[in-house]
Amino acid sequence: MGALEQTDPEMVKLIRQEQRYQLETLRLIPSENYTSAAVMEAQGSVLTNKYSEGYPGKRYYEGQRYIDKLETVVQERAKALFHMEHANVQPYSGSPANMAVYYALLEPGDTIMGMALPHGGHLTHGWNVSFSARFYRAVQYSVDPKTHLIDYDQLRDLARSERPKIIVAGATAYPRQFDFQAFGDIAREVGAYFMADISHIAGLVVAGAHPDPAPHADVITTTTHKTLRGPRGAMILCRAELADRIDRAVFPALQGGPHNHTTAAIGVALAEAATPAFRDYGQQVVRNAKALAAELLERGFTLISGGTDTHLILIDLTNKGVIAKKAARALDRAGIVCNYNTIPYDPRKPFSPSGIRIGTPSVTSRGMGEEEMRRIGALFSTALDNVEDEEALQRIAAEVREMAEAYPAPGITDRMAVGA
Ligand code: DSN
Repeated sequence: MGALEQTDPEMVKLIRQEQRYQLETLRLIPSENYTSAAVMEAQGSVLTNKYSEGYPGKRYYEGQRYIDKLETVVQERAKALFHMEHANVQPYSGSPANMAVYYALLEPGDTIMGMALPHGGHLTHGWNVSFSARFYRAVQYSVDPKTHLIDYDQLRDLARSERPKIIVAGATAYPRQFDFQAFGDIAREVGAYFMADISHIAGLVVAGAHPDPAPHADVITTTTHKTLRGPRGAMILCRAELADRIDRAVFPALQGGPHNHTTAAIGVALAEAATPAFRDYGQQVVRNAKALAAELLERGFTLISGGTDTHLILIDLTNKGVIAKKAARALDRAGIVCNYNTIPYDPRKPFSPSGIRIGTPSVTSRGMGEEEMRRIGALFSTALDNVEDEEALQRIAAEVREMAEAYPAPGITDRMAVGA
């Protein structure tokens, strides 16, 4: 931090404050993680200085001798890890990646079918405030009101009646596994493309802790910074015959120069994800989520779908008599970071919904196991019993700090001394 300290002390102070916050809290936001020091080194490298519009071997700038090699290496790693024929590693993030797929495969006004946002889907899967419902005709499937599981019979009926051109599987708040084979079969039956947006579960797929969409999907999109534990970015993987259309949609249709520093950092994360240690990590993420869910159930919490078989737990707080937004804020003061979230068929509004969403990717990256999850469940529950009691919340925060100190966060303690 020497140069930064000299140039911009104000920024140093804020970064260090955030660093301390990430170290001293239990981060349960299921879409966040701790990336490694190696990933951050690549991200903070001279590659940020380059413009490289185009693709390896076909650029609009000279000086690409190393960048071409680098991007090719990352493409190859992505293809091998996700078992797909083609990889585009340039999308800036998940929403632009999904936009590029629609741009490549659909015409404006064509029908997209995705999971409704309040049922666990993503904005870009056709939710009404997103471009995906403005430029395309969006049809939304939902989960069963009792089981909270995707009803594949309803999905098939909807696909038969609406004839979408693309069917999207993927979610931000669905705690159960996707039946990618069922999605693929339904898509083929109605002549639709099948896109699996595995942003949340990419690391689990790589680790064999979630079924692989590759045998069934035409296209896979994923962000790289969630369970995959890379830098913030995204990738599109597809069958070879769609490669040209996907590539032309990313560049030149929607993006300019790729962020080469991010591409390199994605490459590092992919190399890390190909190791046996990462396989153990992904499996442990799920074991931890199950242990945390079991503890919460014992403590009287209502879990959407009754539990989890992924990294994520969605809690309906209605029976606890606490407003989820207020609960999330109290938990933050107690050092437990999570987010309030809509639940399926939520009677409340999205800005103050009934649910809390938590997950285990970050705490598992710190090396915590099932025993620690049970302790976190107890702390979580005590905090929610004391949302108005600032002293109780501070006592929990102190216990959380002590617990966090025993489990160093990857990428932080390795790389920068905590100052402030
Ligand atoms: N915003 C992400 C999440 O938190 O799930 C999805 O893009």
